[in-house]
Amino acid sequence: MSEPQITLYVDAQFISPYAMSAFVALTEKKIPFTLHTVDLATRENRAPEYAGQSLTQRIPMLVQGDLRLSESSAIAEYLEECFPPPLHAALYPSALRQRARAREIQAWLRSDLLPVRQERPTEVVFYAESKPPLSAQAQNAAEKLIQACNSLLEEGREHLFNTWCIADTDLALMLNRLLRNGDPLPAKLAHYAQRQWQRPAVQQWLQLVQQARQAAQGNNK
Ligand SMILES: N[C@@H](CCC(=O)N[C@@H](CS)C(=O)NCC(=O)O)C(=O)O
Repeated sequence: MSEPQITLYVDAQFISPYAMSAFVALTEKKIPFTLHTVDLATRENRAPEYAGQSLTQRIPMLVQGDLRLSESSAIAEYLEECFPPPLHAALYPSALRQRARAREIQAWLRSDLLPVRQERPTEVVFYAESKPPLSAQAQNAAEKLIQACNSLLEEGREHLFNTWCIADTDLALMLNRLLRNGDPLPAKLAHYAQRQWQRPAVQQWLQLVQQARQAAQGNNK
């Protein structure tokens, strides 16, 4: 029996790192899906139509039949089980311990490093906005990120593990918060983040960012 159609709800500005992660996961799996936007600026996510469907009242949300699933890492894990490799591309490493590590990295990036996330918002990554120097607190968090990445990533390695996994996209997003603002990063981490950004699924998201920006600028004229 074929699975019901999938819809992914993302932010209308296309600047949510979590929406991007879910979009990349679906795109990598090559599963057809419909994209719906929710305007967070007008709090459309709190309006009854969306809020009534979403447990968290946040984006991203994946809809498949009567399933409504929020939380980007839960979405990736669900997709991996629903559309498993080798028929579909893998989102996680096949080796148990590497898979655990990938999930650890995803959870860490979503729960820690808040000062970096606040002082280097994704407008820096997606809109090339430039922000003032990091506070001491954010500097500390950036150092912690760099230390972790230095131990995770071997010199010249393109991915965290043997092949790409969804944690690579999440980690590259976090590193790009610093890189795109001109904050210092060791060369191997800068190369890693730049290479990850070339991935076709990420490039597809960047095109959506551009289209949304152009549409918004057109509306402001
Ligand atoms: N841990 C969640 C975070 C989702 C999240 O923070 N979404 C934000 C956009 S980046 C949102 O919907 N904010 C609207 C709100 O909280 O009202 C995930 O990984 O999906």
